[in-house]
Amino acid sequence: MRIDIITVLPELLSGPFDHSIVKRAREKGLVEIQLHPLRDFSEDKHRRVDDYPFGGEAGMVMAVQPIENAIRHLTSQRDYDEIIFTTPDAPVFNQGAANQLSTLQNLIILCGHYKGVDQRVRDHLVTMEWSIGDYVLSGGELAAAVITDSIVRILPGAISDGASALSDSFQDGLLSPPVYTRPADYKGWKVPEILLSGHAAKIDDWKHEQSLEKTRRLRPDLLGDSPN
Ligand code: 6GU
Repeated sequence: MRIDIITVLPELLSGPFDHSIVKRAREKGLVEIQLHPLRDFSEDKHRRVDDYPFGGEAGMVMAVQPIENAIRHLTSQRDYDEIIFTTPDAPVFNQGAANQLSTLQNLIILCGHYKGVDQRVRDHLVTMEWSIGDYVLSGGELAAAVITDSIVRILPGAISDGASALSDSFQDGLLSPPVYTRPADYKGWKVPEILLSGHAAKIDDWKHEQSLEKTRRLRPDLLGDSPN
């Protein structure tokens, strides 16, 4: 898989992909992640990528020209499955979207900035838009990092324990059950007896029950119930 990220702040995205599972996935050749500074594609003599909004509101707007040049530059080299735009005014990203995107070959992620992007970019250049939650970030870079991480960690071979990604929270629509490690008794704080019992089937039942209880308590919306 290949992920090309178009951004005004490439410095912000050099760190997140250089650690842990994503770093190892890159080293194994499971994914290539390339950063493309949007300013490099500006035809403006000051390398500007934003301009004042028509209609006179506050804030600046990302202009079409640098973005179109950046996207054309990439799409002239290969076909892309999706061109994703990160912005708070979009559907909220979730595990299902990560799973689907992880099956694709080539992705572009365009990081939103300022007051937003000229709507013509969204109408004519982008194929998919995601927010990562109902709060506002300074820019789309952290959202692009979140989306990329969630996709890459589930690529086949990225996690050594093959079952591990499938038992994540949300993969079955539920939160994960609690986990414990040694010692079985830490200063009187005890690990639940059932986990020490060796009864695999009973342990699975217990984990599922814990998942359900936790989801009901913390995220009833995932069960189709309203909170409280
Ligand atoms: Cl994708 N971008 C920004 N700027 N803020 C956000 C977001 C994206 N998702 C949630 N908040």
